[in-house]
Amino acid sequence: MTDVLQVLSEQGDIDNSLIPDLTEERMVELYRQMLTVRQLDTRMLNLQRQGRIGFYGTCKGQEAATVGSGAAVGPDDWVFPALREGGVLLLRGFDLDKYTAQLVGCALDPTHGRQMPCHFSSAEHNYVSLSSVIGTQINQAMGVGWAMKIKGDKNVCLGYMGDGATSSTDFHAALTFAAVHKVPTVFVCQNNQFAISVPFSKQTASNGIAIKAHAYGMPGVAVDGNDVLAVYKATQDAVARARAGDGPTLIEAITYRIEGHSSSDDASRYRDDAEVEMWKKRDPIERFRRYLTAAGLVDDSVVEEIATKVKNDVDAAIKAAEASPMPSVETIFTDVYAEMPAHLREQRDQTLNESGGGENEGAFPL
Ligand SMILES: Cc1ncc(C[n+]2csc(CCOP(=O)(O)OP(=O)(O)O)c2C)c(N)n1
Repeated sequence: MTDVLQVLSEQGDIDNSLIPDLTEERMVELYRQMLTVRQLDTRMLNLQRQGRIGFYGTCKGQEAATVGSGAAVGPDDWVFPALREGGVLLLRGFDLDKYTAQLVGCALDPTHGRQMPCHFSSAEHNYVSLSSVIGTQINQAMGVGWAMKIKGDKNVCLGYMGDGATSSTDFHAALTFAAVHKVPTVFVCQNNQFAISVPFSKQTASNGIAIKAHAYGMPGVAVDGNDVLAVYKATQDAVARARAGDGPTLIEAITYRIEGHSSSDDASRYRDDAEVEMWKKRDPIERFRRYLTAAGLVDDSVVEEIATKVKNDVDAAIKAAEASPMPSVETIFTDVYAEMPAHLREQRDQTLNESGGGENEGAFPL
């Protein structure tokens, strides 16, 4: 394996020669964001077990890889998530109430309950819908990056994938085109060691993912994915290269998926508890907290204040989503055509007549 970039040791000690360009306030903000993702995961998995949402996939253990990379792009750049980057949408200013509403599928949900839970999207935030079809978004991130280059934009694309997605043909096509055409796309692979039940050792015989970049003709950077400052630094450097016209980079954030693949998975059937326990000790949030505390950026009372605020914010967002009515029947017919064709207009009118109008509280039971 190539060298692995680390800025914070597992104990939270910093390598000052590698410290990224981040203000102290922004560092504390990143900590709050990581904690928000963790709190959402905890609450939402419980809600799924209680039958209050249908499905959920956590990011637990991967908060540094997600938040650290997502924080390194600007509001005009575009993000193509894989499966676990909902936190990046929050970083981009997406409302927490809308986030929980998407999971509940109520009227507050901008996608009107028409998408599977966790499949967030927001054109307003340059954040393309999560694609459950593994690998598709790698090509989309390359293609949009290529379009930006042709148009002469100074924006970049951030394209995420899991380790499993690197075995898809899309990975090969996207990296080939991106390097040949010097496309301003930064590819971030969250290597969480599993593609559902397939361990990384069965995914590839390669010595890591980052090394594959060299064959395509772009830099490959392996980074400690549980070190938010290292992930931020690697992404910031790659974004600067892309913006300067120097082409794509492949970043491999080495991390671990602490929970099952999704709420439908029982990971104890294919991996050892001891391995999970070992990775829990490398918790990215705790590591960053140790650093922030040692650097004097927070103390115990500030840490507690942040945790309480995050908990209250998530509680309030869940309450708001659960208090919202279900989407109106009419939304079944909207957002597909700029001008609704006659046959759909007819079906809509018939449906609205039968349902007694657009307001639909209770028509779809919670
Ligand atoms: C094209 C395609 N093949 C197979 C699947 C089934 N599938 C869903 S998730 C998944 C594993 C994804 O693993 P990885 O890319 O490592 O992401 P992670 O879940 O670990 O974040 C697979 C194979 C799919 N959704 N799409």
